[in-house]
Amino acid sequence: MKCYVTNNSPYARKVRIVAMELGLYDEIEWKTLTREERGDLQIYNPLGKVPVAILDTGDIVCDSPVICAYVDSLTSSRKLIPECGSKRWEVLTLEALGDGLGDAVIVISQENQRSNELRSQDVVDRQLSKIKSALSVLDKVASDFNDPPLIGEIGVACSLGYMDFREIFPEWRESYANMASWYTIILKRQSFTKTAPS
Ligand SMILES: N[C@@H](CCC(=O)N[C@@H](CS)C(=O)NCC(=O)O)C(=O)O
Repeated sequence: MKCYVTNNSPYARKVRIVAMELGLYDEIEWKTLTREERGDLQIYNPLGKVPVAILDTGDIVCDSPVICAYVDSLTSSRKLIPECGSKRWEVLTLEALGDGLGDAVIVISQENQRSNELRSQDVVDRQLSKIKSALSVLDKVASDFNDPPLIGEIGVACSLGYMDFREIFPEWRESYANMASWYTIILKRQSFTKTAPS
């Protein structure tokens, strides 16, 4: 399997962490693209987004939740996505919330890169309010997070990593203390230290 990623994408990081946590990292051929090269991906993913995986069969798998589910299906020694029951939906919903947090961060980051005349404070405020609303829900359940983490916790932490990397809402730890303590601990995992955005 080949997987196209960029260095700092939170979604690509999620796939890399999943592969590391499952001990499959070295079985995957990682192709790190620059921002400019990402456009070439449209031959595999019409949306031109990373991550994209090309399976050994030649089949194409796009979108980080789908790629993570595929990687998780390759081993039964440890599962990051429960195979059935309410726990499965709980974990996948947490992953979706984490990815949504990442989407909001990306919109703000793109808005911040626009010139002052084109930048919309309204767009930034709306996305920031989504981030705060997600963090406030997460802060109430952080003490119940799975340890070792499952895909939900991994997704949330990757988006927080991208939020810090882009210096968006840098003071978040002051308002969400449970999340801040949990995040400090998950960041110590080798899969996180080895994939930190730079
Ligand atoms: N839902 C997708 C989101 C992927 C995504 O937005 N990737 C960004 C990088 S962080 C990208 O490639 N953006 C390029 C573009 O939008 O043209 C996933 O989870 O994989």
